[in-house]
Amino acid sequence: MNAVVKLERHGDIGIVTVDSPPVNALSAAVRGGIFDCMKEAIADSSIKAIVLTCGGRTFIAGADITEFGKPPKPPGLQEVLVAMENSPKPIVAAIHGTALGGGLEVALACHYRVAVKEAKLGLPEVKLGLLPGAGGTQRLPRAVGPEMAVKMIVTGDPIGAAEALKSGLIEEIVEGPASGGEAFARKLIAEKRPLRKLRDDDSKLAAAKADISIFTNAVAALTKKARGLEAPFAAADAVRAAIELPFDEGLKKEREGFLKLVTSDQSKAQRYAFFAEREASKIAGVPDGTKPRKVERVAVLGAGTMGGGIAMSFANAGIPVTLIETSDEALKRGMGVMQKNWEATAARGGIPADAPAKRMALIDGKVGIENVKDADLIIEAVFETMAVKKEVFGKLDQFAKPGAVLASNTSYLNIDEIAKETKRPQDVLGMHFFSPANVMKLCEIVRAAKTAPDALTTAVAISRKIAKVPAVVGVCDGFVGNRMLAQRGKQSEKLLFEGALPQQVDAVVTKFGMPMGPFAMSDLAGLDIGWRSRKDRGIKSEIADALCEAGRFGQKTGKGYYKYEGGSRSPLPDPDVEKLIDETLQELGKKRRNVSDDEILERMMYPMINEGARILEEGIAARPSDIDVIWLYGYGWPIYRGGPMYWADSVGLKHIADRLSYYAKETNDPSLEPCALLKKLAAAGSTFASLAAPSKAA
Ligand code: 3H9
Repeated sequence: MNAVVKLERHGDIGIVTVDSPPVNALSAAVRGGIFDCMKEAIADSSIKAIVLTCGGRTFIAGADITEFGKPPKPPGLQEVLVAMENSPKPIVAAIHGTALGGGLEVALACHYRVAVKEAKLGLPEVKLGLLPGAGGTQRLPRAVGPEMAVKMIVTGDPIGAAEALKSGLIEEIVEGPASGGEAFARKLIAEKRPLRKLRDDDSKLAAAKADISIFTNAVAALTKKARGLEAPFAAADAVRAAIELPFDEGLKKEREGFLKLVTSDQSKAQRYAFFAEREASKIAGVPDGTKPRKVERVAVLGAGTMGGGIAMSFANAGIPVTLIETSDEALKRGMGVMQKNWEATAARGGIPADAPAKRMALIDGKVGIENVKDADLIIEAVFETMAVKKEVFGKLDQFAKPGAVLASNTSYLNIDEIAKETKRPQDVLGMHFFSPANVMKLCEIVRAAKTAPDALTTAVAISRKIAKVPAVVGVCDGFVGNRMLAQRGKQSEKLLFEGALPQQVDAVVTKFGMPMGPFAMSDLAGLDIGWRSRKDRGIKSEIADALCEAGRFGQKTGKGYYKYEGGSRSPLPDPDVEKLIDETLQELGKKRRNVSDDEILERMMYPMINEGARILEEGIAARPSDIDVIWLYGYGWPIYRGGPMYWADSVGLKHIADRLSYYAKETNDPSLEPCALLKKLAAAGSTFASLAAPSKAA
């Protein structure tokens, strides 16, 4: 018994309850408490069976991540689990909330498991760059079979109670965890059921033992998308050991893999990202306890690609949406696209077959802006010009109910100016979703000068509710993400004028781990938009202009910086583009030079870091980790590199500042000079991390 774990006696059943908010993580105190309570219950002759359950919102959600990297404190989790598994009395894990990581491993060391129907069970360690390190890779395959186990372990995605029951991971679905666990324990005693130790049960391994290709094929399919990551492969190897080695040797192999990963740079970066994501929900300068406003209905203005994606995100979370267009035709088109998207996901098995109809039923399509009147949150996703936005917000002021939060999905426009069109600037903010909005997780929440604290907390809370990752930013052109991206865009364009080819630049960026290079991305977005805007502003970009003049607008015309054959989306290098670049450079009297991959990487990344530092200097982002979150979830920054500011610290700020100064002179571009903050940190041998509260994952 200690402050976080207690043992109670309900007749001949011992109830061990863990109560360590917020998520009952397996801190040293929790491990010690479970160990002592189990020992006491086992020694107590009046107790015939033991139930392990948790107080608060969840069963144990895993090891305490803040303890990784620090000197281990006894008892180790393995030691606790061995004592439980060897108990002569049956132990039942009674699960509610999320049994994750070490939490599920504790449950797997129990002899039986029951769960409430809302419970989720999983081994998400790979998402932290780890593998399950307390027997999960050995016991889960024995519980559910190696194919399903490796899927759960390599993807890290949890399963629900119904699937857990079907697969044999739990014995029963119960009403309440503690009462259900107790009733189940009584049944065990009455029926004199034997102890079930997963370690001794190889029955579900037989098929894979006979033919390992069952397993290796499953792994090959699962790791296809794990480019650059170490943990999914190491985790699959550990599961393979469950098939090929005796239990204890498998455990040893798992331990070795875990210890290697826990000290790896990748896992450190992924653990940093875990806490950065949670930190980003804490809004600097908002009084503690500021309650979000109630949001029961959302209105989305515009059923185009962005508006449709945003509406889908809300419906996916069960929130009713009024989707508003200016004509029946546009509305019908938008609704049709949503329906098709959901049906395609259902056909792939991504959502249940009846989900498309259920989700469409949550979307109420309407023509006319006056239909915003019932919404608690209104998000406009109309045409991206200031004049149109101003007109829309002027009208919203007339029709929106008092207290409704009025959000613009603009990706760069000034929210303060937009807010002036209303008599309620305190309710106005930006909610910048990323395309495709139903898939991308980031929502940049733009705080304008007069935005009220509770409007901000509303936007943050609702973003989390629809499974987005919110990050609060200030008003500036392009906010955080696109403002930094513009620096990369400038450099990628310049590199073409110096001799690099689109495919060379893109290859460096994708090798680094980004999902796409700048030129493939431009082809996807369409080159004609920038071309038209340059023409309007009287600006030239000779290579991009020449491509557009040749009708190469990107993927939509089958040709851009690359060619796309037979309607494919795969970019293929095109000799015609190289010729066009050569000719353009000749006309400009420029010579191509050999640009190294190292130079490309530095010029792609360092100017973005410099802009990130300027963003911090100006207070547009409150913390370097917020910038990292924006890049991780809005732009596909590789999670194992933590985010641009985290990565910059690992490279060394002095090196980055020196190289920026070098390129500023070499390319005659004073804007590349390191900003004051970067210079200061570099001179002090310091880091961006030093600007923030110390990370929990230190
Ligand atoms: C593992 O188990 C390794 C083992 O195999 C081997 C061991 C030998 N530790 O997310 P929330 C904090 S690896 C410490 O906002 P939600 C979190 O930082 C672990 N702290 O709540 C936050 O703090 P704050 C495998 C943790 O309701 C607060 O709890 N397990 C941990 O949206 C609330 O979190 C995982 O990877 C932790 N394990 O979601 C599960 N978990 O309020 C990780 C949370 O100060 N956790 N905190 O910002 C989750 O996925 C979600 O937190 C969960 C709740 C779904 C549980």
